[in-house]
Amino acid sequence: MSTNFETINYEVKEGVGYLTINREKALNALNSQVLTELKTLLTDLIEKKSYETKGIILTGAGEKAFIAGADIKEMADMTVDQAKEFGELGQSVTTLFEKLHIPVIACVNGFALGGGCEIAMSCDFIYATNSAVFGQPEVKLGLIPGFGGTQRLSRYIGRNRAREIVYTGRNMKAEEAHRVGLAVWVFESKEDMIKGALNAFSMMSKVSPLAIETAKKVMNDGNDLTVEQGLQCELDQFANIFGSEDMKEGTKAFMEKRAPNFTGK
Ligand code: DAK
Repeated sequence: MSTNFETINYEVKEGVGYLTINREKALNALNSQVLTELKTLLTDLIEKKSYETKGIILTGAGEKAFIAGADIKEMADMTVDQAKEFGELGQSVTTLFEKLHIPVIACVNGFALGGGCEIAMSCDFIYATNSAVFGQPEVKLGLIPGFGGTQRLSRYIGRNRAREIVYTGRNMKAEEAHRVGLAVWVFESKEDMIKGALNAFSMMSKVSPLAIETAKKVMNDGNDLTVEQGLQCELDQFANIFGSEDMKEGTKAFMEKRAPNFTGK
């Protein structure tokens, strides 16, 4: 499957979706068109809900940037109402990444600033190259993070560090992003990073897609709950999954000493 929009590209190869933000000349900045196209694609994937694609690799075109933020040129003349609409569009995209039934790995090459860092944080986890640069520089523009950065960054790296990053607008290089838990792994090159992501999906292709989907849901939902409420949510889903074919197959295959054949049912 290959779906081409104007500002993003989505292609499925050997069960992995490659989603690329395709505005290299503008360092893949997010304008309304990019966000609208992402919304259309993600909504469609959620509606179709197929497990044939194991997961998605999200990256930015070229070597220089993952996403250098929301498009400052488009934002400069926005009215308060237009800004609200733009913010809602951006937030709906980050929410759709979280609601997607399959995992998304943000593969960060170069700049992931502002909205770019926020999109990366709405993915399931982040891989980075040595040249990756993360930051929420909105205060330098007289703004605050608006696609979830004030909420998600604290959850990734803790509230104190997040405050320092947001208030100063300073950048974090790959090494720091890795040390504070924002990037899971740092790779020498973009090629190595994609290989790393493919390796993760290869491991995931051997487990139950329904179990991954359920774990994703519980882990995302739990972010907004107390530990007690989160445990209740985990308990409900843990019990539910006993009604699935995948659970029966996984446990049966273990006892029969063979590889399981999961279907996501
Ligand atoms: N928007 C538009 N164009 C951008 C851009 C951006 N964010 N970042 C880079 N570009 C464009 C540059 O303008 C330049 O275009 P031309 O001048 O050649 O036409 C081209 O990309 C190459 O960039 P540079 O020439 O600047 O490249 P350098 O290597 O010198 O510098 C840089 C790279 C990443 C350090 C620099 O480009 C830079 O500082 N970019 C801006 C980074 C930034 O501040 N990002 C955060 C944007 S604010 C909202 C919700 C969310 C948001 C806003 C509102 N609402 C709820 C309403 C989100 C806000 C943000 O993300």
